[in-house]
Amino acid sequence: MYKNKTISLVIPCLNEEKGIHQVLSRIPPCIDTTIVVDNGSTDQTAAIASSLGAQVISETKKGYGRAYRTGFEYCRTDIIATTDGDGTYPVELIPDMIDYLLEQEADFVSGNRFPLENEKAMPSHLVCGNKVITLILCRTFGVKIQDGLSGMWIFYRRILDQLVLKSNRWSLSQEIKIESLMHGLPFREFHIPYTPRIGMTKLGPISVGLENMAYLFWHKIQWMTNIRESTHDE
Ligand SMILES: Nc1nc2c(ncn2[C@@H]2O[C@H](COP(=O)(O)OP(=O)(O)OP(=O)(O)O)[C@@H](O)[C@H]2O)c(=O)[nH]1
Ligand SMILES: [Mg+2]
Repeated sequence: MYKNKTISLVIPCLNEEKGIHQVLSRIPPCIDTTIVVDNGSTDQTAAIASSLGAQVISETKKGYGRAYRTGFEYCRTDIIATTDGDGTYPVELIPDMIDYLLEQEADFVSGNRFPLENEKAMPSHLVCGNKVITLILCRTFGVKIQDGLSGMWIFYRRILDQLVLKSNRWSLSQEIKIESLMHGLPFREFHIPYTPRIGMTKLGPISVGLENMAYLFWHKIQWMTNIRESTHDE
């Protein structure tokens, strides 16, 4: 609990045995429940998370977005915080981000990694890719945001009733921000440090970049034609 608000932390994990130990040991005491959503990791991720007191949810459907959507269903707190299991995001700053949420009377605060404090955390081609996708997001939806793909967020659980979240994949990160912004919810960004990941990357940057761009156009068509609710999971 922090400032009278209960808080869940949701962490999607796929083979993060090296990182999850460090992430869970850095969690601030204000977190009431930590939920690790695992998609069949073949390493010790689930066992380590469970031994460190996290509630481990096994999700059989694959994907970052699917993991988050399932994790959110288990949250019963006032506020939901998110982070990755690879040690890149500053979990110890969750109380500062909540202070900012309260101060700004915002519903959603998204971590903004740019400008990077540690250039080793993200190679320049990925910085460039992130910026291009964020620029397209802003132009397509007419919104202002500096880090469209950040994975550290703080938001009130109650807003989930308004957001249409359908993505099972990487695009969930954009989807949750776009949905919040397009619903006119008070949305702020908060500058955060981003540090090099623990453990090997599994990401194919070109395929993920293309997937994120394709999602933006598809989602825009859905907003324009008002078919968001009726379409199937993406
Ligand atoms: N449950 C689940 N978690 C996933 C899946 N894919 C990725 N993750 C987790 O989502 C978080 C973000 O994924 P990362 O692989 O770190 O993606 P990234 O930060 O864009 O790329 P890196 O530069 O490699 O760190 C990590 O905690 C992953 O373990 C998945 O299919 N299922
Ligand atoms: Mg990462």
